[in-house]
Amino acid sequence: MFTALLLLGSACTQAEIVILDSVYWNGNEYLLTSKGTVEELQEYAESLGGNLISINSQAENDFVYDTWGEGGTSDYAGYYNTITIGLTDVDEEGVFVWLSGDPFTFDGFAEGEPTDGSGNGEDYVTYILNNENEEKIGAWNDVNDTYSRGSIIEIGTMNDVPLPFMFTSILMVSFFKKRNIRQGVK
Ligand SMILES: [Ca+2]
Ligand SMILES: [Ca+2]
Ligand SMILES: [Ca+2]
Repeated sequence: MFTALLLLGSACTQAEIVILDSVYWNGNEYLLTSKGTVEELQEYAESLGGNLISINSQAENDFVYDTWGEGGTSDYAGYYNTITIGLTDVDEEGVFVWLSGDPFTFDGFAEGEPTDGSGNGEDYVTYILNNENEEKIGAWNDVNDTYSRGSIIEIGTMNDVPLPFMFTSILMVSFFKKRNIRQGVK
């Protein structure tokens, strides 16, 4: 009886996140989830070996809308108006970082955003799938973490980082490899 009450207690305080939908795009897996706080969603994402989605390009941003926006390809198209993505400026106001550690190379904020709630503190970011103002659809908005929201989790390492960035990384890796070979370092 006591155990049952304890279990019930923990079930009430922590939302159980479930996967609603799974889609592959550009080598990575994307999962649409039930609602939770940012902390709950990211913890769940990490337990699956992923992170809350990091949107690294216009193409990846479009993929989200084409899949889960109104009229999208998924059975869950139009299911949510907004979903949590893995971007935050909780550590330093105005400096946005991806929870995945990806470089912040693509900025998808709606016009006039981020606002930081006019100074009241908005440190997490949602993707707008549906809005009365059509210009905001497919764009991002900084929000506080008061409400539980659905999210997209991204699993995989194909980050769709812009080519010049990728090219520089490859050049640097091969430079250091060559240097190490010359110096006899393994
Ligand atoms: Ca990504
Ligand atoms: Ca902020
Ligand atoms: Ca805002």
